Amino acid sequence: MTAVSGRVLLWSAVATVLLTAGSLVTVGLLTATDPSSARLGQPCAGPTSTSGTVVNATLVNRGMRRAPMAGGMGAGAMRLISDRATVQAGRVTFVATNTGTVSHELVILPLPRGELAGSRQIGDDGTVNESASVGEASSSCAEGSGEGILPGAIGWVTVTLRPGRYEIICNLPGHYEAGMYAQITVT
Ligand SMILES: [Cu+2]
Repeated sequence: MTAVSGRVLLWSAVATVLLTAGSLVTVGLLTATDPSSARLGQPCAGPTSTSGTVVNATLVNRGMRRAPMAGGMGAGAMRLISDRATVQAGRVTFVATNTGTVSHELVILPLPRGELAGSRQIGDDGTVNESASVGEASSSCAEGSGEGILPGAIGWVTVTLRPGRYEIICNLPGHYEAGMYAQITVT
């Protein structure tokens, strides 16, 4: 190999590295603006349009190792906090924001007469029977059901509700038992 061809090879190697680095940066920028980037822990927008009443629910958990907050959630506790306790019958959009550190979901279940929210029987797998579900938001940055709403992400669902009592819950194993439920009354 001559000195000249060696230098050409060296420069082409440098150029290849620079081009690769450039395309990696481009991919990174594209990924950051992709709505599905919640996979990377990025926030995402909620629904661009909603119909009927909007119920905003916050899905939250405390880390297992953190000390309990005064008057708040204890270590390992989880909550599903709704901004409304009552809504009018008809179209209702539930927007669930996961501000916790693990995946969550929002499932809408009718509350049987005489039963209180949080009193459902929990199976061996840590979940409750959700066969009566009237809808769920369990997809990151999307509507409807999916693999769970990732930390920092938003999921939503629009349903038509008749008057009655309902319970919105997170039915991932152990989460209902840890406190992820809230009652909604439809009038
Ligand atoms: Cu949960």
